[in-house]
Amino acid sequence: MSKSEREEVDRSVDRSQPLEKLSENETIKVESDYLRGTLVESLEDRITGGLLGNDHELTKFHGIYLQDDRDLRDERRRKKLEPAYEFMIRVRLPGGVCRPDQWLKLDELAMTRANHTLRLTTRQTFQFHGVVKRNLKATMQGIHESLLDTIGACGDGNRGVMATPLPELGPIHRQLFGVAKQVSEHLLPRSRAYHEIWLDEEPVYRGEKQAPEVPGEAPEEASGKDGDEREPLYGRTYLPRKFKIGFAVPPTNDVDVFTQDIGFIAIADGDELEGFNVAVGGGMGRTDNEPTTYPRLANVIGFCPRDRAVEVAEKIVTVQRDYGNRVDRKVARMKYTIDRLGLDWFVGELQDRLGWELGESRPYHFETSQDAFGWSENADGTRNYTLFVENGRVKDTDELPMMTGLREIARVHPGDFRITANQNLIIARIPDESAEEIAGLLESHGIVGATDRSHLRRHSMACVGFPTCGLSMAESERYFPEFITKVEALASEVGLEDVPIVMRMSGCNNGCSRPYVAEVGFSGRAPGKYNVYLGGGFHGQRLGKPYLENVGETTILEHLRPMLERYATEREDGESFGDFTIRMGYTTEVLEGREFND
Ligand code: SRM
Ligand code: SF4
Repeated sequence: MSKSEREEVDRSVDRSQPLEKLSENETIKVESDYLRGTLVESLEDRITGGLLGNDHELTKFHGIYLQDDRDLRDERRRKKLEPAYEFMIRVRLPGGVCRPDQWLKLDELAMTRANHTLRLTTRQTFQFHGVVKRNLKATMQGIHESLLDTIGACGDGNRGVMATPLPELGPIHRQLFGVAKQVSEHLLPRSRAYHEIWLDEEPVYRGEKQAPEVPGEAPEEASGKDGDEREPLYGRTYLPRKFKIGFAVPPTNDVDVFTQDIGFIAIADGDELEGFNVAVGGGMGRTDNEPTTYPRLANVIGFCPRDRAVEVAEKIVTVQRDYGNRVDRKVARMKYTIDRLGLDWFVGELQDRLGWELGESRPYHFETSQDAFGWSENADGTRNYTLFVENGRVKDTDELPMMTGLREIARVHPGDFRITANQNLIIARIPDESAEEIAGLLESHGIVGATDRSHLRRHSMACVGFPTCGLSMAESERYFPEFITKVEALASEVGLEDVPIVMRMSGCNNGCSRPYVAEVGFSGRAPGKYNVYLGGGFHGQRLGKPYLENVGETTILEHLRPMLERYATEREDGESFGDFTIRMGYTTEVLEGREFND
């Protein structure tokens, strides 16, 4: 598309939406004094266990969500008590890598300040659940002591940057991880609010309320009077919506690179990371009964050399900053910006901002989106153990004291830990001299046994859902293991002893477990009721399609049984379940997001 054609499209976009039309969140951001709001007052307030005014929106930018224990909600209401408020804290952990001393500190915080569990997320980080207000600041300071932070882990900005964590990749991983970290740092908010509120840093400048910024305008150069308070990239209104970036190394698409706002696909020559194919416009979130919303897979738009990835990420972010919808948050993600303005327009605008053109995309090939469990070896002779953490919840139970086991391991492990995008964990780079001791600890704490589960279970993933998630419509993490047990039984009845099918459950339409790219996906509609999606690609290359709506377990299993029976006898060599369901006509192939609801 030529520049003048692009300008034509550009003019057709209303970039000066009047303030009264903008979503409430835009005003909240503008009036927040760069993410401060009344958070200091909220934390001091003893009357509520929650927060004052709109502070719950601002804490997200600091990596914190206000939640309440939904198991207690009705009872508290009946007793005319306020909800049982508590907080979720999400750590910023680019690429999911942390050191054993950091693991130990986070473990200590979980045991003393949170609900005695660590939650490994689908974006390779830790979440604390059940932190009450009086423990909030101490937990944040504890995270800081471990040299980690939670800045921008949530909110309308760039979120946790994902990267294939495989230690076996050696030099490629080192280079990839370096770029992922740089991108994460580069796209952080610059406001010092986080440091002032949580770390007691002296305020640099408490600014006056500024006039609302018109979306579409370049952010102001300096907004604080002394020039220290700046958001040179984001401006006062940050992004229209959350923004996500992931780096994948073919043939492993563990980070589901096509579900990211920006997906970087590594192109390597031997041990040298040359650069990336750049994909834009992925996203899972959708809203039930709103056909204008849909999941979408990212489009590969070209190649960029490794040392220009940060620049490319920044410029893509600025296009979304300036053109994303700030009126309706339901259609504010970059995937909708691209579909509204056109991919050609988007690429042209990006290249204009870059001042150079992306190269032609290079050949690549994905085979799996899954983790390889158990022991593996690295070129330098160190070893890794990938363990299965069912739905990412690290905790102690009588049968499986995983929290204790990993603590013991962290005390003796000289390598590092890596969280995978499938909510699992890699104990990485174990030197020879520690291997026996760590293997013993894995065995004695039942972790080896817990990892040695069916393919079906190890390919499953569920989001958090009840009782902490405020948006959950149906059980997810607490129910999915039981559901998988039933599918395992069904599969073995029909002669599919150990079949790798990617099944994912989310407790609502938001799709935090990326169910819309699963071979069989579920999203919660009401307690015990789910939508079912069918036909996603085995390695995240294709969206599924709605198959059943608002149905319970019995109906779901009734539908799955004949499909599994036929899959057992009629599948072609190497045919994945998703491909099979399309070939047999159970569902049709979705070629692009806009077809999802057809
Ligand atoms: Fe998510 C909102 C949990 C990955 C799409 N997500 C939420 C909240 C914060 C609920 C809320 O807004 O009040 C959930 C907190 C639950 C809790 O109690 O912990 C929540 N999301 C999660 C996690 C913890 C699920 C998990 O089981 O691991 C994941 C944390 C990731 C991280 O470390 O940053 C998580 N969320 C995702 C993903 C997957 C991904 O990013 O790869 C998606 C789909 C991809 C995407 O963004 O399109 C996702 N979460 C959403 C959405 C829908 C966004 C949209 O475009 O419509 C929401 C709701 C929203 O933003 O309005 C949401
Ligand atoms: Fe909550 Fe829905 Fe995300 Fe599950 S998918 S964690 S229920 S927002």
